[in-house]
Amino acid sequence: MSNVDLTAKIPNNVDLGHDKRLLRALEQWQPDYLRWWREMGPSDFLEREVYLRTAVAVDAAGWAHFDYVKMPDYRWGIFLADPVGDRRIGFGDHVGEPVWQVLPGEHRNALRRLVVTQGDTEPASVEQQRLLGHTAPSLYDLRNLFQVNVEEGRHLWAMVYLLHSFFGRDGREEAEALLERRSGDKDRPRILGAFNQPIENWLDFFMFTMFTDRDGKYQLLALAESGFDPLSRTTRFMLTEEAHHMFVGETGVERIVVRTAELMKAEPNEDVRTQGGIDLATIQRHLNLWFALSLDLFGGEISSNAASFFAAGLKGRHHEERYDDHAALGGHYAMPVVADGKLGEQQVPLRNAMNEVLRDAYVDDCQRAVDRWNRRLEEAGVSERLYLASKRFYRQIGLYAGLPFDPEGRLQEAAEWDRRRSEWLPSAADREYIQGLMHPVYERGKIASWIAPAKGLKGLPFDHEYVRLG
Ligand code: BYC
Repeated sequence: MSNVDLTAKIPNNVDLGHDKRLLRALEQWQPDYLRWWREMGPSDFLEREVYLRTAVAVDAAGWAHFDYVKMPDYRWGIFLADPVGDRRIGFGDHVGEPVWQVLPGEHRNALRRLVVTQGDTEPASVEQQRLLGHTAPSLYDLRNLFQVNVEEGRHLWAMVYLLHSFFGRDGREEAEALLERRSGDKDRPRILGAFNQPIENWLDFFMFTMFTDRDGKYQLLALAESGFDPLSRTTRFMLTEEAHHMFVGETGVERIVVRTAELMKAEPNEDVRTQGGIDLATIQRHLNLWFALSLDLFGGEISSNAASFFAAGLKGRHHEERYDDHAALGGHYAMPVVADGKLGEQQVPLRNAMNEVLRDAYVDDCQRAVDRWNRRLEEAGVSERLYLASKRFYRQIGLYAGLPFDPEGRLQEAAEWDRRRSEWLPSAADREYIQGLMHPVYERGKIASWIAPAKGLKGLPFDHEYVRLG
């Protein structure tokens, strides 16, 4: 097992102490990171003590330590999963060859692009969420927000470690640029679409952690298969932390749904808004928005980039070991495509459809969560159900980008689509209504009107003082 050094200025299990050049580079980046955190991280609360989890090891049992920490004092460290002995490339043209411990020169640009794209999402999400601390529905939720934020910060460290270790001067420049782009900024935006979208309220936040963080899970699973072993080990450990973020999203939406059902039953007209709740139609519209934005993060349906990443052994499928054929040279994917204004089908060589293969696995996982929310509705005696829209609805990237598909995946006239837009996506009026519900509830054990309480955390009750505000 790797040695963990927790006393170093940058906690790590990569023996930083013995690589003076790398240590110097990272120690130079550290103050820039902290400056960015103070400027773009959670607004206020920097002096507050938050009950946070910090990664301190990489073994499954006891990898994290829980305690009260002020966020700027969080110990952002560099942790890689332990190496797997005699690990071999599991897919593509190099199946069975030993994995690379150093950067293969011919794949330098592709790997840099993957690492930078992944890295860029981490600070972006912190920027998107920076104002939410002012309106959390409970102390428990406030703490979860900050937990997610500090760990996205750590994931940025993870990618910056790879950039500094393996990409020389280019890598150092990219690491600086990761702190310079800004979510939603017209002149220097973040790289991927969803990471420039505002997260204005807590319904957005829970949808984001449910759907967008879950894209992160599948991208990380695909990178964990990489033949570039340091990338594989880095992303494998990131997945350990990521699970909690998706838990926050999935259970956050579930708690809203539970509360909504309760309010529907409490009033003869089932009017939820008059009671300070969020009606199912509004929940569905937010679900539609964040699901579509997150589907875009898988890239185009037909992608030669994805084919070359796969061929080269850089980015695999999730759990590649579950597939029989690791070359993926023979198969095809039956892809719905639009030709002459009609939906048809095209047989796409499997390697060019790798983004779609990953997207399908993601959709199944999302469906599992939606089924769970629907069970809560059923238990409450509510007959309406939530659903996932078609993969073609409201897409900005790929084959269906900009085409007027409705949530059922049927092509509409553009004018009809525009007319019905506010049935399917959050309207200005929805946003205004939700904004009106966003008030901080920071008394221990109290909760906002639009969401049900949670169980608590680490065996602690819901009314625990998760953030010390006094
Ligand atoms: N927005 O060949 P294509 C996470 C560009 S989330 C804007 O189809 P490819 C997290 C693309 O760059 C996970 N542009 O795409 C979650 C290309 O541009 P060029 C993040 C986009 O390369 C919550 C062109 O369109 N991880 O961790 O196969 C909180 C054609 O692209 C988008 C990764 O991203 C878009 N959505 O796939 C915190 C993993 N999509 O070259 C964290 C690393 C595509 O023509 N990245 N484009 O100028 C990748 O694997 C791939 O870059 C992508 C794109 C899957 C993102």
